[in-house]
Amino acid sequence: MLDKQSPIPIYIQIEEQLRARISAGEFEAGAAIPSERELTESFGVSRMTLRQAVTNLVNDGLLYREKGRGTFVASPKVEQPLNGLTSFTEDMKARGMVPSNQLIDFKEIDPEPDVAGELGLQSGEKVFSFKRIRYADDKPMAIERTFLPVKLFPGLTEEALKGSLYSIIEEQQLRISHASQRMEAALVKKEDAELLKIGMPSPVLCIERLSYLGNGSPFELVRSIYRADRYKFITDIKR
Ligand code: 16G
Repeated sequence: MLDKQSPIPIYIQIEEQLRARISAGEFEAGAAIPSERELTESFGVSRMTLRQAVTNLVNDGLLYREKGRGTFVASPKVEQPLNGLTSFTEDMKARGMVPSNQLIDFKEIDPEPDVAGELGLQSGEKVFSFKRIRYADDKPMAIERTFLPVKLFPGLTEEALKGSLYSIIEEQQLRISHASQRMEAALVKKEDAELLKIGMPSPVLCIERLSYLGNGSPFELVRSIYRADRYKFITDIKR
């Protein structure tokens, strides 16, 4: 199975074989891979070599380890196009997943100057600020901190935010038009790791979206933290 004469290091050969077995569906998402002992025996390699291969697959997000339990096959990442202005609810439903939210911290506040500036608010104009943990099939995917100008959504309630924000907006006959986004990588903060149910340290993708209505007014500023092990972002580009 392994080619000891090959210039390709053994741990990479093992990594490639495990990768092929995972993508061929030999192990289902959530299923344990064979134990370290079984794998070292079947490949005829040392523990160190095997661990190097497995660690690479863990770092690539194909496998995850649980302390004291073993190593498991991760669910395939959600492939999220970055070209369309869609909502979390629409994105998850389009993939046959069931979206849900946990609303954590709903309040009406005087925004910080950076938030007021991005939303083009005058001094004294308030915002609704809330945090939502967004789930797909009951698994946490992202945390969003949203700021909405109160003057655009005067009657907004906590109850309404159990569903889709974009549906609420469109039900008010407002037209969502375009947005600009910034994305950067970070290591998750401790409090967010607990909400996202990921270990420390874990990478996350932070996106800030500023979205506009058809009349050109900014209507939301959203700072999101996405699990890097659950998302792959995709864009089509032309020359
Ligand atoms: C997405 C948007 C977020 C928007 C939300 C509405 C990004 C980075 N963020 O998560 O800006 O507020 O969808 O979702 O894509 P909802 O209609 O399901 O509440």
